[in-house]
Amino acid sequence: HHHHHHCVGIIGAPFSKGQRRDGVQRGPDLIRAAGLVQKLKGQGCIVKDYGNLTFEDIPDDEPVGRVKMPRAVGRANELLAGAVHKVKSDGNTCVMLGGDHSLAIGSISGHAAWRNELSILWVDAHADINTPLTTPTGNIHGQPLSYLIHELHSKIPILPHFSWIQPCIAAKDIVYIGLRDVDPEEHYILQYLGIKTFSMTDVDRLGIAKVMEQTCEHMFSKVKKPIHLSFDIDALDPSVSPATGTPIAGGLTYREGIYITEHTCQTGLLSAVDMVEVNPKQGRTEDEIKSTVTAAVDLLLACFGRVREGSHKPDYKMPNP
Ligand code: 5AB
Ligand code: MN
Ligand code: MN
Ligand code: MN
Repeated sequence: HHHHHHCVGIIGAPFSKGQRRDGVQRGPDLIRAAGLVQKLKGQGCIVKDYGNLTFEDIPDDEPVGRVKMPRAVGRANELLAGAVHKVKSDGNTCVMLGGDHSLAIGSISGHAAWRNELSILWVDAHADINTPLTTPTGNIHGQPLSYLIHELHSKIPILPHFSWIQPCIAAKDIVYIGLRDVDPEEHYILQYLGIKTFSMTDVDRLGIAKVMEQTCEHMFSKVKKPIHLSFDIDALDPSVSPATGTPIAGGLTYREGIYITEHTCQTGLLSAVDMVEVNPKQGRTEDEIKSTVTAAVDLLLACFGRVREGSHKPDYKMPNP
């Protein structure tokens, strides 16, 4: 059965407590204001906007060990997981607009509750796989994968409001693209679990086309699982997307980012997308904010069928004079 249109369900998650910089909670509204819904409809998608989640305020959210604001992050992600599960049950590809990357905990959990075998494509400058005990900063946006990977379960201490989380992904089902700022402890974990990574060095050596070819080879080596694309806007070079909390030089070009999302779309297996870490308060000028938001929108359009060679409706008729 071939689908000629994409059904897209959008959830806004205006949440910032997985890190310490204010502003990232404005991501969902900025991405919508740049015309995401209209543009998706214009390219033939059927779009339902589920609106923004409302997160409860949790007072006295004291650190537990190194981990900052665990209660707020745990609760927000529990709510998000339910929302993602609903969007999937309604038959949509889920788009989660962040917010910071701690939201991947809820987004992937909700997705995995719908189908328990997923491939995770993590596009990021960072590996986001610190455990609560290895984290150098305590910020949960640098830890989401550690809570979700079966193989790390025994390394995760008990945290308040985290007890609902079930490890739901296998290390072999993760592929990273764009890495260039990996903590030593994270580097150990990646190697110890044998996770497939394409650092910026690999992108330089192979070119993005081969990277995507090998990414798909790895993801489809056994069964074809639904793909969860978790796209941190800081994967792109700061010259393209400067308005983000942890910009790192030497990132993916706009074209490489678009190639990744076009190619992921063409697999026909894209099932959920996170677009996270857009933070307007980190932009120094209106242009920096605009460039970052535009990149996020364009990446999402490429996830849902936009191709650079152009396209036309199958029933198009040329006008006759
Ligand atoms: B992002 C760092 N590894 O754990 C940590 O932006 C940075 O979601 C994490 O990728 C960056 O705090 C988190 C130093
Ligand atoms: Mn169809
Ligand atoms: Mn990052
Ligand atoms: Mn990230």
